[in-house]
Amino acid sequence: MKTILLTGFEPFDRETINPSWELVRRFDGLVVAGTHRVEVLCLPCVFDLALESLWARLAQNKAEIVLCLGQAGGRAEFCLERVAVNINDARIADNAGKQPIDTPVIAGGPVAYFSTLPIKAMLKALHDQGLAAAVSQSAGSFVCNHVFYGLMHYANTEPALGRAGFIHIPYLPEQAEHHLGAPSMRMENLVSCLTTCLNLAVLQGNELRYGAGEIS
Ligand code: PCA
Repeated sequence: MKTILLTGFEPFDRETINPSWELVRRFDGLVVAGTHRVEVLCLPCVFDLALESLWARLAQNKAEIVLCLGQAGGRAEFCLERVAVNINDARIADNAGKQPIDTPVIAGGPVAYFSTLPIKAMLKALHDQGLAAAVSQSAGSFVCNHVFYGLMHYANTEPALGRAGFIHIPYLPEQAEHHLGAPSMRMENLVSCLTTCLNLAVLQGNELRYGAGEIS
């Protein structure tokens, strides 16, 4: 059996839960498409430490597909991230009190990496099911982008790693209650979204041509 590694994050910024870990932990041990088994890992919301723990896990146990997930409070959709940028610029301190400003994730690394997940095929499949989903053009510049960039940097040098990328998800309803007017997504829908994406990460051949750009 091949391995899919799914990661979520611990809570941060005064939250008591992180929907990414709440979602991901439900998939532990699941078999996708009869060929891939899911393993899960909870990452600390701490610059450098999060990446070190992801890289250590990948070095210890090779994965063929890696999907990292994080919370994006305020977003309304299941967001398939397109691009990771080589910058740390933290508006708040991380869980260890670190707040890097305008430092590279990897000194000397390329400006950016694209996700290698079939994000357009995933988006279309999610839309076909009536699920709220979007392609996002920025994963921000906090710990999620940091992990996404470090993951893609690793993938670039490790041929055994096939597809890799990042997904940002909205608050759960119980979190949104504490943020006036903030959108949320029910666990049931998050599970449907992730199930669809996992299947396509394994089974989708060529990427689809499906418009999902933004005009700001
Ligand atoms: N979201 C943060 C870091 C951890 C998480 O779940 C982010 O978007 O950077």
